[in-house]
Parts: sequence; structure tokens; C-alpha cells
Amino acid sequence: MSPRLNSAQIDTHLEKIGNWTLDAHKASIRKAWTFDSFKTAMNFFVSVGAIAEELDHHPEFLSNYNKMRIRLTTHDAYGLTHKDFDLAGRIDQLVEQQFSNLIQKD
Ligand code: H2B
Repeated sequence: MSPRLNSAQIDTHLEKIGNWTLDAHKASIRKAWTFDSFKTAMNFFVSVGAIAEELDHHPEFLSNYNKMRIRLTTHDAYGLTHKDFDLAGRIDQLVEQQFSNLIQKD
């Protein structure tokens, strides 16, 4: 099992990824996206699901019409591990490559 990261390790990982929010207990990170439609949000959900299966690491999803929020934590370790940051990086890469033009513009 992956070891839980300590506070300094978490800060180092956070600096390397884009714009994820750490909770007050340093036990999870989260990020939200607003897409152009519900259908896009569902496609995003399915795409992230495929990455989760590949990495055997599974996010918590919160869906609200065209918004998707993802929270990452490692349940087995009761906190953050490198698996959460690996998955965060893959999700950011997915958005960049396949969803960047489908983010809702104000
Ligand atoms: N996902 C997350 N987010 N945390 C875990 O601890 C976890 C997981 N454990 N996916 C994995 C699966 C584990 O249960 C299996 C057996 O590898």
C-alpha cells in the first residue's frame, strides 16, 4: 500500500500540479470544472473513470448539471498519497487535451 504523504511532501506535490485545493486536514484535494453542457460533463465523467480503472485509483465525483467536482484521497491510507497526485496530473492532462475547448465561457 502507498504510504501517506507528510505535510511537506504534500506541499511539494501541490506546487507541481495546477490549481487543486487542499482541505484543512490535508487529507484530500479537489477541483471543479464547468463545461458547456451536461453531455460534456458526462463524457468527462466517463473519461476520468477510464483513467481511474487504469490507475486502480478512484475519485469521488459530484455532478451538478454542467459542473463536475472531483475530490481525491486515498481511502486505504486515510489521507493523501502519490496516487492522488498522479491521478490529478492525469485528469489535468485529459482536460487540457480533450476538454479545454468545452469549458464554459462566461
Ligand atoms: N481509490 C481510492 N481513492 N482510494 C483507495 O484507497 C483505493 C482506490 N483503493 N481504489 C484501491 C482501489 C483498492 O481498494 C484496490 C483493492 O486496489
